[in-house]
Amino acid sequence: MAENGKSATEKVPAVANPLSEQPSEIASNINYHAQFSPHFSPFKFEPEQAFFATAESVRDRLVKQWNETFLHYHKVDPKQTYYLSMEYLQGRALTNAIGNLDIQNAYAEALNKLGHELEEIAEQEKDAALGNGGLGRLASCFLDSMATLNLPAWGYGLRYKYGLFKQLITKQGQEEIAEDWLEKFSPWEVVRHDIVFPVRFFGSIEINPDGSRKWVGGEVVQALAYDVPIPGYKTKNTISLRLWEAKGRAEDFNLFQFNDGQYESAAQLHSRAQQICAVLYPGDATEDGKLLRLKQQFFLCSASLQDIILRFKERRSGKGSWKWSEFPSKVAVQLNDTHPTLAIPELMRLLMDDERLGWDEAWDVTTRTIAYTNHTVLPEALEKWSQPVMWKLLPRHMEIIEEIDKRFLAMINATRPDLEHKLPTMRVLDHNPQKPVVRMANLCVVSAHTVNGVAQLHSDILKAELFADYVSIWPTKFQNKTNGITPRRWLRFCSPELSNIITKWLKTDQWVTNLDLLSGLREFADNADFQDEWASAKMANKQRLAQYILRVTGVSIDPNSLFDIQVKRIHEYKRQLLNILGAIYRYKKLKEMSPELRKNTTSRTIMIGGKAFATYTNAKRIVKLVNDVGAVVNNDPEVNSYLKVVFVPNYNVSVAEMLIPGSELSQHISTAGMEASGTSNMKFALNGCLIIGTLDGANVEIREEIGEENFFLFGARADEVPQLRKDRENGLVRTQFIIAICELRVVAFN
Ligand code: 4GP
Repeated sequence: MAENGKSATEKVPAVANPLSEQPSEIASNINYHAQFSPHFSPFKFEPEQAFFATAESVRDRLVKQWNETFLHYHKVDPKQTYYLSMEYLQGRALTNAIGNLDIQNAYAEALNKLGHELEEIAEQEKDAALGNGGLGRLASCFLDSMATLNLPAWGYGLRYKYGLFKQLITKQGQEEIAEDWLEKFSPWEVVRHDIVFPVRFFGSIEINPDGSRKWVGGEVVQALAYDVPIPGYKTKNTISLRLWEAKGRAEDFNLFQFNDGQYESAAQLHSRAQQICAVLYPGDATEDGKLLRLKQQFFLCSASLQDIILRFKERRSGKGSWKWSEFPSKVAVQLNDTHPTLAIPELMRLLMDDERLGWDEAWDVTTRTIAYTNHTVLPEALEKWSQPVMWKLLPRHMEIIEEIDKRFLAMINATRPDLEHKLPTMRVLDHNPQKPVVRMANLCVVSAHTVNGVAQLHSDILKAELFADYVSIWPTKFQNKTNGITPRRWLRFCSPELSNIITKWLKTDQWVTNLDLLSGLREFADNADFQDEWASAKMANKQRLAQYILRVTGVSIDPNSLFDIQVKRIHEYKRQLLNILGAIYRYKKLKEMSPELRKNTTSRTIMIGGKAFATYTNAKRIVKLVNDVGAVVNNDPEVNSYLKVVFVPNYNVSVAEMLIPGSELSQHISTAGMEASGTSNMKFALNGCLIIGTLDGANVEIREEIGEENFFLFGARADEVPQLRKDRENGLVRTQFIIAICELRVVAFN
């Protein structure tokens, strides 16, 4: 019998066919895992254990497709895309996996047989939050879409022990605590003990008798692969997200010192290795912090490229003789922002030093293989690495980067004397004697065969401003690829009610892979039955959201009020401050109104959520301000049935899956020209939510798609902003000042 709560079957369950879609056989498999995958004390079958057992039974069925996919591509040898990203915001995987495999109902029934509800079990899963924001979630959406589109693609990343912090809200504002997503292991990952590559740091360069070079000495850590299966929607294609973990080598553990009682120094190299994947974005205010971040970036690039090259050789060898010049027709490496830029000199090094290609051939292969996506024009996000730090950590790569810079210089001098005066900003190396740096974005632009922005406006800005000087040299290199989102996670699975209505009225569920079909709903827009069904789905989602808000904040919100939501990272340019100023203004107006007049207003619940980077003081002040304004407004009995202000704590992927389906109005009000694309705007629009937004990022294109009547246009255009900034510098308002004033006011209200 179970020690407490629900019981697993008493008799030993038979191992059922792991691929069966019969609820009774699925239930047997879940039961089997509960008893024979020994992660917990035996005979416990509480929701948590049930989640792990369920996830393992799902993984069993994924593995078959996954292996077949791998073998298929190994045989066919297509051109394969590799996405290199320091961030993946995967969120939860269970609902997504059984949804993509199209076996939700069978699993729900199986769990019922075992005394559990699928929804409750799914909520046991911790979010895999190996990312910070938009760029990381985009990477995860791409993986789902590439799998669904039957593309041969893989993601590469790092297996951080602690991903993005958990946000606690206290009287002092945001507090960060480490989020141990691996505390009870991840049922989705498979460790590949046979996939291990050495990655070197520091050391020196030896010159071989033939003049070729060799990087030697220093520290070597091992990169061990953990694979996560990524199933496509209703397809067998199951691709991989390969996450690297850093490990010390056995020979680097000093047994002699350990036996001598010098425990720390004995394990020094091992603990240094462990630091590499300890946390996402370790603080980089100190020199050590900077070095660690650079180590992380190089670790990802080196391990991934060694793996890619090995796979290329294995696949090509199966086809007889092969040449390096074929590499770019078999391998595409996409750099998700500048974080994996070191893939460029690392690929050059591997080709020249290990594979013995000459510079020209290695450069040709590298440039035809690597492509770069830019995700921001914010100067602070355009990475620059100190040259002395780079020389210390990666001496051979610095030699290569110097050579790239030298050849770029020579090319400009020889072919474009008109650009010579621009060289100080165009070069890869900035030799400023106070602070010599490597400019990673410039290295990407000079080396990649394509450079893309993530929305039309952003790509235009890249061409007109940030990378303008390069455009005349390589006019076709610069492209636009407007971001996208997976309709599976962001509509089909997060709002099953609305999805069923859409399928019913369109008489097909093909829209799940072809969103253009949604325009077929237009003809029902005035149909009263359709409207009623739509409204009741929205209401169900609002009620679910209201219960969630009550649970996590203690604030009771009215599902009949207008749900007005802004969720994204907290950043000054995203202007959560403006939103909260609007809330304060609304509060003030309500206070001034007579009770009769108030009754004519639309009740509104303003929800704001997002994490502030731990060291970003102004963003943290904004978080505090929103909470403080909420404390005042929500406790004012005179107006709190007309207005509530809620800060939604610990915003992450699964919280977004709760918020977005319940939204009616959402705010995308960044200063025009600053938001590269935005992707939550797409998720809200997909869930039938109206948008208030600036002409920024992908808002511009969304407005064209959904129609101007569904988009409340707001604020200055990107081309008007520079003048406004000048005006501000000439003595008008400053953000800091506004926050300070608001804080004073809130203190006064309290
Ligand atoms: C984000 C951009 O801020 C956002 O506009 C865009 O939608 C997203 O990338 C995906 O392209 N940038 C980052 C970052 O997350 O870290 O620079």
